[in-house]
Amino acid sequence: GSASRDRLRIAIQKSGRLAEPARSLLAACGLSWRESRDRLFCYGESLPVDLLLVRDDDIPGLIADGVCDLGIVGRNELDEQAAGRARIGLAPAYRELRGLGFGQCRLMLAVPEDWDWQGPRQLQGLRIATSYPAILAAWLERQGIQAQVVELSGSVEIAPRLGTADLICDLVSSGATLRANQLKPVETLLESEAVLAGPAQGFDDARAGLAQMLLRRMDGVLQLKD
Ligand code: PRT
Ligand code: ZN
Repeated sequence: GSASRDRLRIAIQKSGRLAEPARSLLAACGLSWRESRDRLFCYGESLPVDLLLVRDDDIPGLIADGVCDLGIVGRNELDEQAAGRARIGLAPAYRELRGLGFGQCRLMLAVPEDWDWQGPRQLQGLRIATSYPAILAAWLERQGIQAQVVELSGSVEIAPRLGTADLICDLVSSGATLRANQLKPVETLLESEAVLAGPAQGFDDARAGLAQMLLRRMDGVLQLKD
């Protein structure tokens, strides 16, 4: 749980695909900040809403631990860590509040181009390289398939050529990376985009009103974008 606070703290990606669009969205909601020397913490000026600039992987945990109140993160990352928590018996600690309409991509299975894809049954006994082991394991379980999940933190797409896996499960947006590695997408496990995440339980202090106001403004901004 988190101690009572009268300022709202939002975690966003420091650098990377979601960093700029997340900041723009919050700025469009009327927030402005005074930047600190180390550029990790931005003090809210127009409203008592501060930013913490972090790696995207850290955002779900920061919300779970109550260090941050809200976060902007890919649904892929949020769901992976939620599935990971569930596997070790932890209660859900955060939830998705809004889809934000940027950072769209799909978590997909991709196989060597020359495979004749006939459906998930074909995966029985194979090795699948991924950075999303918990989502993949849960999907395989639902399909009733036993396959070996090979966890890799990066360069997943070269695993089939290296012989460390038979196929991969990775994020795809344009598909260019798959094509460059002679792979083709065959199955979608998750439709992802950037989301606003918050704690499973709401706030019981001044943060409740701040979060409500921010959500209302965000809904206005997102509607304008459609
Ligand atoms: O440093 P930090 O840990 O914060 O950043 P990161 O390197 O882990 O994340 P980053 O910035 O690469 O991605 C942040 C989020 O952007 C992801 O969690 C997704 O929610 C979202 N996103 C959207 C993507 C993509 N599109 C995407 N295409 N994340 C990764 N990719 C990869 C993809 O896996 C492929 O390898 O980009 C490559 C190019 O994709 P193609 O299909 O266009 O070739
Ligand atoms: Zn990351």
